[in-house]
Amino acid sequence: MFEKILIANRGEIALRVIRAAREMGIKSVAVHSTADSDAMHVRMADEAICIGPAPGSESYLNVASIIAACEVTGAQAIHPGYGFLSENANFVQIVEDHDLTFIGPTAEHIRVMGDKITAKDTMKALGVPCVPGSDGGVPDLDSALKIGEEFGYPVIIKATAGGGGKGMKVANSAEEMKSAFQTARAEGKSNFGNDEVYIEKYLTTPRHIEIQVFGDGKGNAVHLGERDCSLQRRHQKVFEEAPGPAISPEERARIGKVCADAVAQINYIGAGTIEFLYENGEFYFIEMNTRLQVEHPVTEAIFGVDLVREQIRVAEGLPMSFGQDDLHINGHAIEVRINAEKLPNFAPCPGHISHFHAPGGLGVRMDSALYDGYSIPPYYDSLIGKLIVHGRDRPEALARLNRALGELIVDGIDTTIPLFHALLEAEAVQTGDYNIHWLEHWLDANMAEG
Ligand code: MV4
Repeated sequence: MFEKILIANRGEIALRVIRAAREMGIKSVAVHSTADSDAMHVRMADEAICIGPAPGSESYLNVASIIAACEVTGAQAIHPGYGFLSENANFVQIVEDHDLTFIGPTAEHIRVMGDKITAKDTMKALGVPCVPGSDGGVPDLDSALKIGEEFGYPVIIKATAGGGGKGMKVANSAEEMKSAFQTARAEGKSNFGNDEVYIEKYLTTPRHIEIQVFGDGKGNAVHLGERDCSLQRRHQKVFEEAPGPAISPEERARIGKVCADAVAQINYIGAGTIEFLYENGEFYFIEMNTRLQVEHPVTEAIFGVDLVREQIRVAEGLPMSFGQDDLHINGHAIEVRINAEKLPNFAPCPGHISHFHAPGGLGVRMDSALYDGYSIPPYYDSLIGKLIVHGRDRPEALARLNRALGELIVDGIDTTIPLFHALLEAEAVQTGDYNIHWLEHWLDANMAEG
């Protein structure tokens, strides 16, 4: 059993892990940059150690410092949270080489899923339905044009190393292929040092549906249903919910089993998310994330589980504390991401918090590292809190979200809170009838500057 674990992260996710560890009787070590000496995770952990200067590249991504912090404090395992080193296969290898435990998947699973072509090949072979398209990489423009003819336009060219929408270009016709193909390649090369691309049929109005999976590394795995994360702006999720308003119990059971069986076959360990586009009643695999995700609390709410506790258990070699037959959905949950950003342009807006008040009451969870008098440093991402509400059904969750947003006070900076008050008024949010493009169109229509 672990006596002490180190959390290689900051903000609300560091608190999330400290809390799970404490409930398990495990001591926690926070690491922090010089800009985060006064951060909540430093205060809440049992111990804290400074690992470098303010920029993430010199602190939360500083592998040598993080390994040294384990040696100095006697931490036996590292929880990476999300972002930073959470999907860095080389880091996992180094952790293991130092006889430490990475609380997450193996380096090999991270590597396979980090390359989208190998991820797709792997998932296809495991029986997961994928978007029709090229069989692996597309080496040149001539091959790309043949794929365009074969599958019909529009198609999308994707960098195999891509992420965050970078290295992704749509071609609506053969005429557009040349520039789309070259741009996707160039963006792959410049952003990720890899110019390999693949091509898929472009789905015009899908939802983003992701299946939560969890494995014990010994061939046992479960699914915990889906989250609908279609409400995104520039590839940043804004509002997530579970269960998905468009997914029937039968569809959930079917795709969930496909996903659980797939990860069981590869002895996957820990939390994973299999992302799909969902259109006209069909699921199409796009990517797998080998980490705990920001929006995991909506799944925790409806299934009544603690995913971080389970991550720690399986990393210790223990079995999961539930099987598929123990998992039943109770009600509906919604998460909204509170960012330190100024509307209408979502400009980052760090600064001093003169007053913070978290909402409470039945079915309300606020995951945030804010406190009265805290100054948000400008070096990291703008997520300052997640408000998660849980109700017996979707209308109750929406009403509870409205109520909880009304209680939430974040004074001193601009935040995305007003966006959610406005979004709750929108018909498509009330009915759940939206797709991946709905939010951007709504923002254009409702948040135009001036
Ligand atoms: C697609 C697609 C349509 N068709 N693939 C965007 C990020 C990357 N993870 C995958 N993405 C997409 N892949 C095919 N074949 C549309 C998107 C997409 C998208 C996906 C999920 C959520 C928001 C999105 C916004 C724009 C485009």
